[in-house]
Amino acid sequence: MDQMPVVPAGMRVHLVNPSDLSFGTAVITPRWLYVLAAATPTAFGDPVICDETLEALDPSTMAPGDIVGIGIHTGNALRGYEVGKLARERGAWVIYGGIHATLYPDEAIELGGGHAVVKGDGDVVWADALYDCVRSSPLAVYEGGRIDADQFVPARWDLMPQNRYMWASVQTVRGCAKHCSFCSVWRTDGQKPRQRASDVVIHEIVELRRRGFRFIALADDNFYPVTLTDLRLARQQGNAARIEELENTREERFILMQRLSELPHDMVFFTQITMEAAEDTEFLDAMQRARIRGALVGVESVTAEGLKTVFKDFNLSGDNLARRLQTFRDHGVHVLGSFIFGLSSDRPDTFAATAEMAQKAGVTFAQFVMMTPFPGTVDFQKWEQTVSPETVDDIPITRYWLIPSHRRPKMFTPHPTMSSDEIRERTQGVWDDFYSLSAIWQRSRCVKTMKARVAFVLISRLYRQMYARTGISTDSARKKKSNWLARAIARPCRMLFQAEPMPDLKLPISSTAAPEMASASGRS
Ligand code: B12
Ligand code: SF4
Repeated sequence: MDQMPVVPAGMRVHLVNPSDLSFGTAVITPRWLYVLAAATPTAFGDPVICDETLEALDPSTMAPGDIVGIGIHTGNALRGYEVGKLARERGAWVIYGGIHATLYPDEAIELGGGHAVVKGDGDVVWADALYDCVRSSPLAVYEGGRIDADQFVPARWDLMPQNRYMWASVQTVRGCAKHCSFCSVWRTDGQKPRQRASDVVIHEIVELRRRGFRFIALADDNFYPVTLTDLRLARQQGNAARIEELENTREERFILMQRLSELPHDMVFFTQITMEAAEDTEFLDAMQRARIRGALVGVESVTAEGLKTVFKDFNLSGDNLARRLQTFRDHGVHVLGSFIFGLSSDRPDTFAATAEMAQKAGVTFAQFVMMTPFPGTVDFQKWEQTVSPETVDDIPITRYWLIPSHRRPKMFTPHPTMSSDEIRERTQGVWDDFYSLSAIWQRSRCVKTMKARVAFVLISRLYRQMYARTGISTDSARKKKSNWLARAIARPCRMLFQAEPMPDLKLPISSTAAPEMASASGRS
């Protein structure tokens, strides 16, 4: 193995999470910043972390010879490229990573001033890229690949700024076995769930609670990686190896949930899960005991045709859908329903039907997103092949993220019967109705005290305002007001989430006694 070069004194590593808008306060920690900080060898010292959703980058902090790591998804790629060019002008080494750079490494190098791109998981390969910069010979591309769960690096929460985030984020599983047409996760992160051992997850969560975080987002693609149907099918096929694998994965979920239930009782968790979990009430009850109080459920469409278009026919529609979503709530798990508008099967009455379903199914929060072809998805691939070679300011719309946001079209996939404006206006209408003060106040009955109801109203409004800025509205006055409101609500909201630090909190005793866990949970 090559000798590691000596890191020059004064050479610093910067990690930048790009954003055009900075609110001073943010909802969820961008986990990659703290994971890459932990993956940075100690010889480089502590990285300088800049999350632009809090504050814009001060370029003067970057000196010649420093190394600047920039993480981009499609939505913030353009700002990321600006940051990269600034860093390069200042003589720094520029390395990109994240989902968008993984899919478009050449773009990050050509348009973002990148010296190198890390594709896939950065946990292991980041150190190689850093040492190569010290040698002044970084490779153009590092293949981070899909590492095993036991190689995931726990985050460096000691580097997180104080009193800035409402929720911290801890990942428990990566990858998803499904294959929805609008989602890139199964293609980039793989269909085999990579599940972290409960010990490492609990260690991170305990550290966060010691620091005063009681709300934790489980940054998982799908918290329910093994369904009862998967098990049934494997048993029918008599596939012993598969049965064992599925049962172990499922058992580990229960162990994790049991351990979460042993943490301080003021802790609250939130995750993302498929609707199929509703058929598994044993799982839902374990979630309730673990205080996983909320879950984002991708409902996508309320019609069977809509579900078929997005390859999600494992979801239900109609009354069965309402019952499934209600089951979550009956078992103490609040649903953030995620709906997509603009599918080819949507018609003008789909909007009202969706709003009605959200109401009927008793979802606590909802998001209504317009169909966007994200790179790496089946939908994008089809769209890229069929769309006419339209450009905006000489930029093909198949690279829409490079078009400045005020010039960017709001919808890309032509609809057979509705115009983009009609879809946008109707979508906006559903948001406005669902988040009207009277509707929020009614939903706030799901919490008990008056203080909690007020908190519920504030959080609902914040959620709505933050989404309004993501581009549904083209009306700039409305956007301005929305940003102002989001900023005003964000601070009091954060105070509501804050807890007294518990510096002496011990790991739950059973965290060191894994084999006993299943029996302790009373499960067979
Ligand atoms: C949790 C999550 C959320 C949370 C929290 C977001 C947050 N503040 O962290 C919530 C629910 C709020 C959310 C919202 C959205 N999300 Co989201 N989210 C995720 C999810 C499930 C996990 C992200 C995570 O924290 N992972 C853990 C960290 C450690 O992994 P990582 O970020 O991938 O970083 C690793 C590597 O990528 C790499 N890396 C990353 N950055 C860098 C930088 C450098 C320099 C290097 C070397 C390496 C490197 O190394 C890291 C460690 O291995 C991902 C799916 C996924 N599997 O990535 C989707 C995902 C990122 N989200 C996605 C989308 C589309 C959205 C929304 C637009 C959804 C919507 N319709 O509104 C919004 C946009 C929010 C925003 N403006 O940022 C897409 C992005 C697709 C794309 N091409 O950009 C993803 C990939 C899911 C999908 N369906 O395809 N999201
Ligand atoms: S949308 Fe959800 S269920 Fe579908 S592939 Fe992506 S992560 Fe899996």
